[in-house]
Amino acid sequence: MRFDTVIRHGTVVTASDTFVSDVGIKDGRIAALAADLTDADEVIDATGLFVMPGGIDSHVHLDQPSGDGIVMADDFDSGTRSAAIGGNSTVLAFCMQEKGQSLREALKIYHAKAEGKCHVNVAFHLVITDPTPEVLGQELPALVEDGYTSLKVFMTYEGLRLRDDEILATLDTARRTGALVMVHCENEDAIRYLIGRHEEEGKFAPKFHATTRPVAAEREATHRALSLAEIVDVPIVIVHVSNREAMEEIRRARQRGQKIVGETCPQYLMLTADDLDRSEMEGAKYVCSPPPRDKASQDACWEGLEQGVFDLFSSDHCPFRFDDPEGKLNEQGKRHFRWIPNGIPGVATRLPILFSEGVMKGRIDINQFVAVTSTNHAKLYGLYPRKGTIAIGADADIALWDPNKRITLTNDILLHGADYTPYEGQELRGWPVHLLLGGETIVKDGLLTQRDGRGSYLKRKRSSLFPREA
Ligand code: DUC
Ligand code: ZN
Ligand code: ZN
Repeated sequence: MRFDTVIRHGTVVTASDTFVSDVGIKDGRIAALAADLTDADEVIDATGLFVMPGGIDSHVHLDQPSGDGIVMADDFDSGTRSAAIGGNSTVLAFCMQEKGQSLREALKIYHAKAEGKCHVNVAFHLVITDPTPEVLGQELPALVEDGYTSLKVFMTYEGLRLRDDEILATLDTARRTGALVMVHCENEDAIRYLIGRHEEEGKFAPKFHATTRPVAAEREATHRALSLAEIVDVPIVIVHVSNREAMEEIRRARQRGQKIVGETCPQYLMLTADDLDRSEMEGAKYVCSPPPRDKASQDACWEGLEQGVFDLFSSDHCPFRFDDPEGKLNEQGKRHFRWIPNGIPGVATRLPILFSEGVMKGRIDINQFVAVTSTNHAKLYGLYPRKGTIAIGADADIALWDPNKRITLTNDILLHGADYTPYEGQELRGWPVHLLLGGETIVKDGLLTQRDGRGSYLKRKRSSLFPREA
């Protein structure tokens, strides 16, 4: 067979295997894995490089309305550009339902935001903020059939959070239709109580974002979400887990026999609450929810990755500019932590951080790296086996990694819309130097090669956790 492209002499890595092989690509898909493939229009020399499935980041916020006068720093153009530079070929973004809005209306808006702009492939999770009988009874089942097979619900943020009865009803629809529900676990009433106490005590600095959202508020909500899922008898994803106690809740639920997915993020491995106490309002750069905790929590999250408590390592990319009246330092935010928009950029740094700090430092092996950054995302969110692995028939979404490339992270190389990275100055070993999307090179020598977006919208199957479609 004559191939369009052959990747030669690389070390192929999947979630289960590592082997030396050439990769032959034809019509956007992997057509051969063998030695000495030579007959091709284009040959990419991967000597000394790892050949891995492109990263899939299943937790990315782009172009979401974020409150009065606040603007998210990335739209689908800049956010997916940044994703590509960081070795990702697919991102799963959120489509946020406004109260009173139908899910179809919301999707129309988000598809329009993304249309023609995406540098990598994109799919949407539906954020359910208004679970009316129509939404749960009619819209959602039809949308699951149409390929929107995952949802997110919030237990915090007034205006977004659902009450327990609403969560139960949403979980029930998920069980009947085969949708996978992601849950943001923090107890809103406890947080509001603590904010009130902080206000009485005149505590308004960014660092108090962390003390008003303590581990107990996350642990309690995690336990409650798991209990509600047990009652309904449906799998759920506990997203952005920040600490050992929430992790233990996941472990216990699994021991009871529940199917639970755990997710953690780079900020819980690399940052602590002390970062929110940096001088001159710098702490605002690190405000995200749940907040980064302490060193012991970082160690716990590493342990959770090593031991398989976490199936997913996602960025929770939720970018706001720092020095900007529409970002972190808006007029109210300068005076009170509760008006600092929650979220940090990270779609470009997720993979290099885990590669350097996890694989190169021997905390996880390279197959685990592929599992928690790509394969598991594909399986759990209905994209496998076309995405998330290197196999014959899979789409040729492939990242080539140079394990010896040393990089000092600086904001300018990340191509996102934020004016900072929380990881400025971090020294890393290993970088995704080349990225193919459907067989086409979109990153070469670490630089974007295409001006326009080549990504596609991905209609998804049901999660592997719903075996009737597995
Ligand atoms: N939850 C997220 O998942 N992302 C950003 C902010 C938040 O609270
Ligand atoms: Zn969340
Ligand atoms: Zn998020």
